[in-house]
Amino acid sequence: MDSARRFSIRLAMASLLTAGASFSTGAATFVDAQPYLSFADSAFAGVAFDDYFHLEDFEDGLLNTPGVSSASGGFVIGPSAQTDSVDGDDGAIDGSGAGGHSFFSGFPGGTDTFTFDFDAGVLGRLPTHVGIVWTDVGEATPTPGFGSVTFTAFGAGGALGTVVSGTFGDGSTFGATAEDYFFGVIDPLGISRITISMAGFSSDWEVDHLQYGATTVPLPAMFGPCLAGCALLGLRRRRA
Ligand SMILES: [Ca+2]
Ligand SMILES: [Ca+2]
Ligand SMILES: [Ca+2]
Repeated sequence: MDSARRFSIRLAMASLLTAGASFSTGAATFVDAQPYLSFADSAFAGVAFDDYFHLEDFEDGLLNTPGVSSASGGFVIGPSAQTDSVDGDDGAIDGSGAGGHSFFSGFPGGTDTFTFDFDAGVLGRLPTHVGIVWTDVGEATPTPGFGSVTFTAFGAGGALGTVVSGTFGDGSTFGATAEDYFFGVIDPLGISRITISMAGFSSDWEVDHLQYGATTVPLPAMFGPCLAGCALLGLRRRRA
């Protein structure tokens, strides 16, 4: 067996083990900082949600999708030079989110941590998938326009895990979108809360596209790595 084929088989097996462990144990899977200009970029865009799915893009000026609340401060802001919506929300993917709506920390006196809570009583069950898009930072310590982002998810048993990004931002308080990133979590046992935070860096920042759904179908986020590995294995076999 040549080394390329051995590698591809190992890749396929590793993918199976990863996906199987995630699903069978209920361990959370995190999606860390994926570039995002519209919902088509969401890690959940291809998931066949068979129970429910909600996307809060704030374009009606409210946080009002079913079964979610936020008591951590912040509010929706509308179009302005310094508004940093997801790019596509204003109808054009053009490098600017200034024509849309976002959820703003409320600087000065803003919050450095957004908390979103999910209500199983309203939704029927807790979401299995939750994501949000970080879109901007303005005033920040030690460098304006830059800072680190921490994303944490919670389930019935407590914290499911945390993702800490590297330095985010483009140094600008205006609505440019190349800096915008999606964070997400998947847990078949349900997600009761997420927090996204710039604590220690800023209370002048924005998020958008809060999205959450519940499904018994784990494709493709859970099995995507497996499919990629298996496809590679099949390709190697055909070439052999
Ligand atoms: Ca735009
Ligand atoms: Ca928006
Ligand atoms: Ca931005």
